[in-house]
Amino acid sequence: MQKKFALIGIPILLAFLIIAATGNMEFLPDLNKETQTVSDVQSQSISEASQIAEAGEQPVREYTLIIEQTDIQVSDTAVWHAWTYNGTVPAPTLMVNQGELLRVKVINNHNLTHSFHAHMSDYDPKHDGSPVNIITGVGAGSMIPPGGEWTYEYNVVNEGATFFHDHAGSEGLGIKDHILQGLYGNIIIERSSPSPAIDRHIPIIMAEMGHDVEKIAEGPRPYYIMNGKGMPGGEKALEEIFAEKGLDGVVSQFNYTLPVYKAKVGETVEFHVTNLGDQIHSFHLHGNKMISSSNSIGSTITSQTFPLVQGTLESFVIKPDKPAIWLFHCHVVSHADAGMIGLFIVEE
Ligand SMILES: [Cu+2]
Repeated sequence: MQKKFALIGIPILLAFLIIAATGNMEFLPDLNKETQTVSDVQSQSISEASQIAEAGEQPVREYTLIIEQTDIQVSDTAVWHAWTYNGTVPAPTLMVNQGELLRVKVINNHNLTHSFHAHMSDYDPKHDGSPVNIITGVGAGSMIPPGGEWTYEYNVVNEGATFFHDHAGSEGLGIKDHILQGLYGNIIIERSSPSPAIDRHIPIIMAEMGHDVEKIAEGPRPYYIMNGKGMPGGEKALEEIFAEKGLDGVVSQFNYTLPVYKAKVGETVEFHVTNLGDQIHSFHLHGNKMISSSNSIGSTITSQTFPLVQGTLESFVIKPDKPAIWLFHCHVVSHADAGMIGLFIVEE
């Protein structure tokens, strides 16, 4: 019976979702509000989080990030006592233009030493945010003690996307533990004249969930996550929710245990996918032609999947041509089974 359900469950679920998608989309929540695309982040960031100031000839892009513990309910079974930059996992995406000076003031309101280490290529060593700063005494304060702060600066010479993370450890906890607890985020460097023009950025960080998770009810909890979210039990669990509670049950998981992003037919959408976990992940998007825009610019990702070793990123561009609901997931499928799945919704 279970097997039969498994065989017919996914096609029925997807067919139902696609019928709903191509017909009446009103069953969907307003994902513009719930989905953190960079366009959203950018408008928030420029008005609230970041300020642009002129320092001589070079424009300066300023952000402030506060490190603090944030309790996030990650499923009906668990609360993650995460460590965050500005209260979310990942941190808010930092938008910057090529040629600018990126200045990030980081305040540590947590009870352990932390840092901000950006995968950028042009900065003074004092802004490295790693234990080398303590060893050399150059920028020792960039390893920020509890209650302290440090302002990091970078010349933005790269283009495309990159990321940042904590680079501190503490007694009994390694740098891995600090990162997996949630201290990471993306930097998107807007190209001066992208071709084609990008209508929507979707940054996704793949990782494992950190160690400080409190069980609040019986049952599985997410372990493998994308942008802080994971569906315990993966696609099979989603089928079971559908069988039990119908489409409303599935929708209730949107941007709770299931990362959901949307775009419109004809838009040019750029995904930026990073692995900040401690294991190898791979990223598979169903049904859309994927053109690399980072490591092998212009080439088609023919298998619809690419591998990500630890600490790497791949960006790609798609141009969705039909309304649909598509899965994306880690293709280390045991990771998908344990949470690493999401939906990409294309609307008319
Ligand atoms: Cu994986």
